[in-house]
Amino acid sequence: MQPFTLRRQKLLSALPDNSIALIASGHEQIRNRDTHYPFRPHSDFQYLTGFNEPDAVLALIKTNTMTCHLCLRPKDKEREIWDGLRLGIEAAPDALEMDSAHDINDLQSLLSEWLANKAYVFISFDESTTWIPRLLPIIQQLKRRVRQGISAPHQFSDLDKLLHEQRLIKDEAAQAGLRKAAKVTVSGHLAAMRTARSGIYEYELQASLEQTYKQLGSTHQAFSTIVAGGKNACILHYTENNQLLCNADLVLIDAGAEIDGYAGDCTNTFPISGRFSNEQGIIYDLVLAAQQAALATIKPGVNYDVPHKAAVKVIAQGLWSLGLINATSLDEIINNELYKPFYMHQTGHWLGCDVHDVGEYKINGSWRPLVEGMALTVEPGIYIAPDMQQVDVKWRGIGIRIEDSVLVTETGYECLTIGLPRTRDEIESWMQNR
Ligand SMILES: [Mn+2]
Repeated sequence: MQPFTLRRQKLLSALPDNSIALIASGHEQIRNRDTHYPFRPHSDFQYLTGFNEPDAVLALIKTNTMTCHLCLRPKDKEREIWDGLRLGIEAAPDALEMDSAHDINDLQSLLSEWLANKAYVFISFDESTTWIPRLLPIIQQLKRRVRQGISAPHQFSDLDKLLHEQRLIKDEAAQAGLRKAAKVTVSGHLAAMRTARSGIYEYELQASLEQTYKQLGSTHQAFSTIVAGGKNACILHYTENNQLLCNADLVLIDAGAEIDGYAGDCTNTFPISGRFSNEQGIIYDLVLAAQQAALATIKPGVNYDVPHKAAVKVIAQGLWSLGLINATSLDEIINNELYKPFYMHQTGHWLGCDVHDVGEYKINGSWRPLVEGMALTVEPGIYIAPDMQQVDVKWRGIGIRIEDSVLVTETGYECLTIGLPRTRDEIESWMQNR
């Protein structure tokens, strides 16, 4: 049985009786005139079907039985010659383990049939502007047939609430997908490290990295690759990647391959010359110590914010000791967030089909405890803006982030993004021996 089938069964079990859930793959989006962006289905749809075509809708129906139905594009000789092969309606039930498959052009009449005598309709509220105008007239028509003994749904519910909790805990297939994506991601980082030298452009490192992704079977980047040389690293989501790299610079690369619908996410900061300057090395060691402190806290039962607090403490203490923050006590730095000009983001996020994956971070106002099977990133950084007047000029323009992706295990965590040189010594000798 496919993992997607197991996931649909699990979701169906969580739905109340007499309900229907609708999940769309999405449409192709025009980039300009008549060319499209590469199509990538909505993560919820991909997670539940493993099917990659646009213009498809999955319907999960729960009455006294639980059934799965897919509406998709029919075979079309002419369009397939131009745009590529389609799975087609006939092949879909077997290929995707569905109870039935239908022409997407018949969706409207199918919905009239499926919504009859259901009580609850589950859709993503993020998609409600598409779904509600489509579903309300059908529901209104069903209400007019009450004397024929037909009842209409009386409640819309947000499917995200159920489905995203399910996606947050990674099943075996998801764990395998994340491991694979992480492995390819690391290979891309190593290729970029191999390419790095003074006098080339940031986009050349991006090309090495993304070439490796493609060679290893990744169809998309999980997000836009960041290659930030020197002070560009102080821009957190820098993606212009068009500046020259020089020997005095560090380069920060934050990138992830997407494989089988799972995202890699890893950040690496290293010196173009292969040797850290004194100041670069000091800040690097501090970020790495913060990351290690954060990682050391990760295990089931620990609240989500604990790794962040551990990282903040190390960074605050370090910047204070170096004289980069003026304060009378560590508590003052932490309580008044005096570290924020240097470290302004969180230490991580959920990771899965989406790089910033779904799932609540707080429950009833409190940071939720980690649970075995969750995947998250651990990515502290220090960014000393080039115009930061209050610090000595020798520190300015240094931006460093170190990021790994981890899976929460029964007793602690498994690092997914293994295989990169991480300590200062490891990086320097790797760069020398490459
Ligand atoms: Mn990240």
